[in-house]
Amino acid sequence: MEPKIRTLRDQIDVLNLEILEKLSQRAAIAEAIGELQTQTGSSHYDPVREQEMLDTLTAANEGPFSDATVKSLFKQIFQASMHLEVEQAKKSYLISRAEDRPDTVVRVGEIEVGGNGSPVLIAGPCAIESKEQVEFTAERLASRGVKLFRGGAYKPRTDPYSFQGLGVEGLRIGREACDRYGLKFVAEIMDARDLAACEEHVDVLQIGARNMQNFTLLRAVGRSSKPVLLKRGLSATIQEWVMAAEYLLYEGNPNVMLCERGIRTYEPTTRNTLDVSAVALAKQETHLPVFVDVTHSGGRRDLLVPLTKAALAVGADGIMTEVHPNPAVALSDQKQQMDFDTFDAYLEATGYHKKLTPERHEVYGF
Ligand SMILES: [Mn+2]
Repeated sequence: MEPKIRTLRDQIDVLNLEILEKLSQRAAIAEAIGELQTQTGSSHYDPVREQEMLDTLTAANEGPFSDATVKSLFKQIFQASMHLEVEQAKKSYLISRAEDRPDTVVRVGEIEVGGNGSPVLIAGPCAIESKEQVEFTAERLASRGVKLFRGGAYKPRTDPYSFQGLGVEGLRIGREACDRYGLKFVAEIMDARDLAACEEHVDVLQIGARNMQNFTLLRAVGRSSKPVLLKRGLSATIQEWVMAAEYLLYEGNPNVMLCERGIRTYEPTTRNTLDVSAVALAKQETHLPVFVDVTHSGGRRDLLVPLTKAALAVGADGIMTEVHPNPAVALSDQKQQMDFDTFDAYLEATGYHKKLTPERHEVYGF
């Protein structure tokens, strides 16, 4: 090689290292600024400040780079620093996986959800309709090894004239049946004012899709000591969903389980579209257990088995599904609840029959 070129290239190598050193120094300072911004709750992006820096740089520019080139080079540096600050801010979220936080294992009585445990199953009717319906279903589910019983006493319904749930009476019915058959009771809370009643009767407080961003409710439930099942809103992004979970953790409740339940898309053949990537991402980005509600995501009985398999394949810690003694006469979700025989076939087809261990319960009737 021409010796002159070699000398010039050596100079470039030295300059590269100097630029790198300066860039690293600059990044460290930007990180320190980012930390202060996070502490004070101010935004990491300040367009006015950015414009000032660009103006100073172009004023000082004597070439050979054009002003536009200098701007675009520095814009790259600004963005890289911003990215660092945002990544650092993310680490400070309580839901975040960063800093090697271990998987959260939520305990509901003796049942452990999350970690490396076997996936659990929550089953039960959409709504608590009567004592007989609940007793009958609870008995059957317990005999199949189900440990977590669901049933809504407060039903968020699209139509204000459709069945709204039995309220506190429904909570009492559910509690009694669960106690009789050794089940844990999962029920939705719709209103922060019902917290005391729900805490008295329920083992897991469910926050429904339509209330995912009801921040008053999130804060109230976050102050409860009961485990929470937080459903994803029908049109919520993954970010909005995990931020809702952050509210619960921030208020002091560490026992939070996420539940993907399908999102609204343009596809009319299913009630919602099950977002399996959201399950994998939620597992990756947070340390919380993640459930999949296969009943409401597809809204179709014929999809319950394949959607369950898909959910388990992407790492779901549990499945939630609806079972009713006679779905044809159910007061809600007639099309998607399983009857008892369908549920038995479902357990077999999904492999859940091998995961569940039925216990004998002395039953004295009611
Ligand atoms: Mn339902």
